[in-house]
Amino acid sequence: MMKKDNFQPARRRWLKRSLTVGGAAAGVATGATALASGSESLITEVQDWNRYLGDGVDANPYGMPSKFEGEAIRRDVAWLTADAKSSVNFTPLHKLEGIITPNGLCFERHHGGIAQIAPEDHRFMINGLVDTPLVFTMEDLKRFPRHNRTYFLECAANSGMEWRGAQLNGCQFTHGMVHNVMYTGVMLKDILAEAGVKASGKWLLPEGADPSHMTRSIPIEKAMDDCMVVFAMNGEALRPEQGYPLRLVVPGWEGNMWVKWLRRIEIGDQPWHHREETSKYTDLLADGRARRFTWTMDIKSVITNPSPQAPINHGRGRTVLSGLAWSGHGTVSRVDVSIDGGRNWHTARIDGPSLSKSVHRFYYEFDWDGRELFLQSRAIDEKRHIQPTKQALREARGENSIYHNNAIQTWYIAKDGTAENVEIS
Ligand SMILES: Nc1nc2c(c(=O)[nH]1)N[C@H]1C(S)=C(S)[C@@H](COP(=O)(O)O)O[C@H]1N2
Ligand SMILES: [Mo]
Repeated sequence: MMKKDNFQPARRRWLKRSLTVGGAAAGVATGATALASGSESLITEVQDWNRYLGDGVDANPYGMPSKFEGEAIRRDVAWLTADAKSSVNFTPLHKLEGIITPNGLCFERHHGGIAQIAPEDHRFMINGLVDTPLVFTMEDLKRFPRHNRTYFLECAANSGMEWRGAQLNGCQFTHGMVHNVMYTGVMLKDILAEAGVKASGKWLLPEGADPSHMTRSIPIEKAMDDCMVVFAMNGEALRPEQGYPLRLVVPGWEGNMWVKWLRRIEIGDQPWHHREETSKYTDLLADGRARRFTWTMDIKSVITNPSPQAPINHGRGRTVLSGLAWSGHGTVSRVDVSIDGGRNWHTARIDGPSLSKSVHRFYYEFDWDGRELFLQSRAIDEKRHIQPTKQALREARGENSIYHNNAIQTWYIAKDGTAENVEIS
């Protein structure tokens, strides 16, 4: 769609000529105006919202964002899937701050639409290779010790359209199949202990109550490590879109294993054979071989601002670059940022909580001199995994892949501040 074939060599030549971009801007870097009397009527004169009483406390029993924030919405790409009930929409990453995704903006991926389940009618069963098969109500589950943990969930297909070249114009579409939420729930190992897993029990088959009958095989070691069965997100009950009343949380691992509307976990002695629909999360390599069991989501980052949906509109001078980084292997230890297409790298400032398997927020402040920029971010996690270039990833995996694209993203910034998804090499 947005690929610019003959555009790329010209940019490459340009890059070789100018190795430095930026420098101190004269005057007030942030663009604040010096107040000459009467020059700024919005602050010196009484406005309507200053004069008339507003709505009372009974107007919004459940509060909504300001009416001026209408752009902060999930969006889908109509041509991507045949049907909205087996589809995906995207988190508006360019509209978010900090590390937490608000509940109403978490991207949704479901294969059979959103199930509507009354919590009193919901049952959760553990069966298979256990001493005592058990059925729990929601009330039963809330009597286990509770835990609060913040984790990202990323669909393995996130950035999948970008394997062959720059495609979608906005980080919402290239990287928006990720959300980051504080979950409240119980540890799966505590529930399993109550049922008593037999020594032969090596694999888990979680199953959803939605019409997709989505199932995945999960090794018992992961279940005993940090998997959770959760009923709340960001302090309130799960949203229907995210699996209300109960979902499985599989920290750091690909999103399709996080079964929503969780109704059953069967314990077995080997992985199950899954229907094509839900088991195709396999990476096809250039030579026709497949990478299987690639469950951990690798180190990845993206600059969310500026980006195609969030251009620089303040002109030259002080510019705040911001983005997100995450790794299924643990915490992110460093993010480097380049504004000249990878010639020079600057260590970005990570601000906010640095939690394992949770997104990290980073910033890089610089003075823009009005020249063209090529923005890139490169993250490194606590296990020393470094985010690869697109070229390196293609060399390793070929171009037939859809899943697990964690490559460095490039945004081109034109002199007028507009931004575009491009590739440079
Ligand atoms: N029951 C059920 N669970 C499911 C799915 C589904 O279709 N049905 N989709 C999976 C996929 S592919 C992903 S990426 C995540 C998406 O979670 P989200 O909708 O909270 O973003 O849920 C997973 N769990
Ligand atoms: Mo997914």
